[in-house]
Amino acid sequence: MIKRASKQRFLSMLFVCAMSSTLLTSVHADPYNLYETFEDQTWDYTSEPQKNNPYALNIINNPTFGAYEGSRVQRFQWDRVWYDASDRATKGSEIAQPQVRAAWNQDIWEEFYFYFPSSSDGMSNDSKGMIIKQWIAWHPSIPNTNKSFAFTLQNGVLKAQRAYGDRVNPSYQDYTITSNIPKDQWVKFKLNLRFDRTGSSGKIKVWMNDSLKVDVSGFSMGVGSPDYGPYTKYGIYAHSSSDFTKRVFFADKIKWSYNAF
Ligand SMILES: [Ca+2]
Repeated sequence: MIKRASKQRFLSMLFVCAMSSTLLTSVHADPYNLYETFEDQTWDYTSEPQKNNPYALNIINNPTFGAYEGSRVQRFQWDRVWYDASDRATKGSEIAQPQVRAAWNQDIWEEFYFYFPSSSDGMSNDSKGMIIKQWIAWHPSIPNTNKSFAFTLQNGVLKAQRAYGDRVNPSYQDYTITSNIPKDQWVKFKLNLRFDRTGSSGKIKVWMNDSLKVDVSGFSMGVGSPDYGPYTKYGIYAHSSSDFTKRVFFADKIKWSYNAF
């Protein structure tokens, strides 16, 4: 009887181990809702390449300037030749995570590394504004929903943009992160955000290379439905085209969590 009981215990332990391993492979390791280094050569969520552009989104190996971590990084490319002001799909080359949404009224922590080449076919200063990262609560049931938060870049000036009020035509407020974005080096960004559509507990904290650049709170932030919180996106959204024929930048090691890290 004892032997049989321990055999059953052993089998149930095996079952638990198998279940744990299944969970670990299907869900990002706790406590992260996103943890992507691109080393497995895949983006696990949604890709939104610029329409018609075969070079829009690529995970590349061994860039000449080196990955931030490991050897692989995400490359975003946008080409002016495909731009059509009337077609949203021609304005961006982005990766997104609509499958995992941030809760309203809860602090979130996010970190990512961007590399901006200084060249004219990279991210040389551009008089046309562009978005390079955002949180948006868009959902098929609430089309036309605008972004809730963005990183905007124009003439080398990087700003954190808060959106609030009407989900289709929000109000905006910008906070400067830097007036001269570092080029030709990996730049670390860390964010502590809190989306609050209707109350006043919204928050934006942005660190660049471990230096606190924006620290504001006590407002509403985010537009959309109470049923669908915002999700994160990274990449180029050249809403007003560009001074240049091509725009390229890179990302590595991106993650977000409800837990401070
Ligand atoms: Ca990597």
